[in-house]
Amino acid sequence: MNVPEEIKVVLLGDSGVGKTSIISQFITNKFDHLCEPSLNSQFASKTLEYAEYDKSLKFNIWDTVGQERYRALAKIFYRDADVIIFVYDITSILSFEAIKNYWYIEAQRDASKNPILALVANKSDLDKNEKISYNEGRNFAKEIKAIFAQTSALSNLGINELFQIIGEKIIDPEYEINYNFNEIDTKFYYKKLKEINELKSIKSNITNRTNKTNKTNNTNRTKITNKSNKTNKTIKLEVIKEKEEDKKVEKRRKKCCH
Ligand SMILES: Nc1nc2c(ncn2[C@@H]2O[C@H](COP(=O)(O)OP(=O)(O)OP(=O)(O)O)[C@@H](O)[C@H]2O)c(=O)[nH]1
Ligand SMILES: [Mg+2]
Repeated sequence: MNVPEEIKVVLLGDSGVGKTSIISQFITNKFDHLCEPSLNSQFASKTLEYAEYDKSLKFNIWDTVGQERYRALAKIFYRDADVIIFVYDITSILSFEAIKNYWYIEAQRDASKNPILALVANKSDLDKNEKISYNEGRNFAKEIKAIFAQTSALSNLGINELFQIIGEKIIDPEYEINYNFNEIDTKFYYKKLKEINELKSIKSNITNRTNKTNKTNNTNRTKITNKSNKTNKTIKLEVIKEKEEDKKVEKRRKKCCH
C-alpha cells in the first residue's frame, strides 16, 4: 500500500449539533453523552485504505467550537481545508439556518483551496422530533454541490459511509459520474452500496483504474463562487446571543449530567 495521502477535514456547525460525537464515533467507535460544549479545536486522525485503488487516505480531522462567541476561531482551520463538513441537527431549525446563513457563507469567502463539501443531517435517531426534512437538507446540499449524509452519532449510522464517499471522491475524480451517488440516506445506503460495488467490479474488468487515480484530484471538487455576505451584528445583539447560548449550555448540562 502507498504512503497515505494526507487530507485535512474540518467540521463546522452550531454548538450541540454533534460534531465531536461524529468524530468520536468515526475514530473510536464510541458515543458519550457529552454534557459540555467543546472549548477548543481538537485534532484526530484515521487512515482508510482503498484496496481497489491501491491507495490510502489519512483523514486529519479538526473539530471546531460551535458556540457563537468563538465562531471566528474556526476560520484558522477551515481556510486551507481539503474537505469541509457542515453539520446540523435535524431537530433544530436554527442549526440548519446557521449553516445556510453563516457557516457556508463564511467558508465560501475564506476557503483558499477548492474543498469537497459535505452537508450532514445528524441525530437521525430523533426522527420523531424532526424539524428539517430529508428533502430540505438534500435540496440545499444539491444547491451547494455538497455530498449529503444523514447520520446518527448515537446509533453510529452513516458516519463511516460519509468518509468512505469523501475518500472515493478524492481518489477518483469520476466517482460521481460513474456511480451517480452523492448522498447517504441511512435507510437505503447498503442497497445502493451493493449496486455500486457490482458496478465497480464490472467496470474494473474493462478499465485500468490505476491510471485514473494518477489524474488530478481536483476536477470533481466544488467550486465556491458566491460572494461573501458578512453579517453586521451589533454588540448588543451579541450580548443577548451569548446569554441565550449560556442558557442552552446550562440546559444541555441539566439534560444529560446527573
Ligand atoms: N440523540 C442524539 N444525540 C446526539 C447525537 N450526536 C450528538 N448527540 C448529543 O448532542 C449533544 C451535543 O453533541 P456534541 O458532539 O458535543 O456537539 P458539538 O457539535 O460538538 O457541540 P460544540 O462542541 O458545543 O460545538 C451531546 O449531548 C451528545 O451526546 C446523535 O446522533 N443523536
Ligand atoms: Mg464539540
